[in-house]
Amino acid sequence: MPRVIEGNLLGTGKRFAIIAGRFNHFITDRLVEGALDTLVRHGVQDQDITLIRVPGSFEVPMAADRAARSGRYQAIICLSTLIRGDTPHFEYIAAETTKGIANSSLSTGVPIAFGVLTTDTIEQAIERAGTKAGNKGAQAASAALEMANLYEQLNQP
Ligand code: DLZ
Repeated sequence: MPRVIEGNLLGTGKRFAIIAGRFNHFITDRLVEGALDTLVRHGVQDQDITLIRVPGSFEVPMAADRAARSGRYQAIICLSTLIRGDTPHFEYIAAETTKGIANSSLSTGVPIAFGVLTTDTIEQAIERAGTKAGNKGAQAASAALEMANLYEQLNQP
């Protein structure tokens, strides 16, 4: 039987930061609610959760990187909503946001969960913000809990 290492979803005693974009806040606020609900139901105390608001998706990785480097959080959850418009703007911001979050997580060694919606329509965003396709914020929080636990185990001798 191989040795299997995997994170559980227990959040007791761990600190988390949520970075949330204000742009399209009608949708992103639902993602924040989903993430908060998941963290609290897995044992994270209110005082161990910090919500950091930024203007939009482009600024999300910048704040996530700062939060990760502060050493205060066992994991970070990035939440924002990008909805495609008529220009290539969407592609540029989506690419930078995605790359920025991944780079920051790899370079800081802090797990950073990706809860950024990238949709063609408002309807698709609503579906992923707590209606028929679930809540991407809750899923990202779950990934953050699991990764925080996994890293804790991987750091043990
Ligand atoms: C400018 C802009 C546009 C057009 N669309 C979105 C979007 O769909 N979702 C989002 O989170 N942010 C958007 N932004 C704002 C940029 O992310 C950024 O905040 C501004 O360009 C200022 O740097």
